[in-house]
Amino acid sequence: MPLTGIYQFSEILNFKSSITSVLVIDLTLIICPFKDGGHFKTMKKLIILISILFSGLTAAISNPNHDETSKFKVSGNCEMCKKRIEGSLKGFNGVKSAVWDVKTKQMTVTYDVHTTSTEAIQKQIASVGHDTEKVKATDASYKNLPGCCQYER
Ligand SMILES: [Cu+2]
Repeated sequence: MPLTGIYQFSEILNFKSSITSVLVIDLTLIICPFKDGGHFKTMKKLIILISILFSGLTAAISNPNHDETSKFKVSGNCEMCKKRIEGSLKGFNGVKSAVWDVKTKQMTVTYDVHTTSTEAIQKQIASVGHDTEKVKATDASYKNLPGCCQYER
């Protein structure tokens, strides 16, 4: 999943910047006692300030999302079902990724908890005819499915 990849990458970035911040602060602490003068003290403060700002910034970049990954069962039979189930969440507000496993019937959804919920997501999936753990599809939408997709209820 590309999104978790980006998240992990930014986490690594953040971790690295924390290390550089600490290193820069340590370096200035070592240099400053030898170089007496206000000029260096100001620079030291500036460098510390910049490194704090920098680590804060990367923290903000790495943690702007409130993404959560939820797994639940969704009834279905085949690749067509997979397309329909995953397709129902394409462009659905707050959903970052949606993958349904044909064999295990397991749905894995990553979504923004501030924008949507697993209930809303399951309602959406049920609206195209597929029962989920929490939400049952209407009989009408179930009967609308092609014959091969009418899973056992
Ligand atoms: Cu199907």
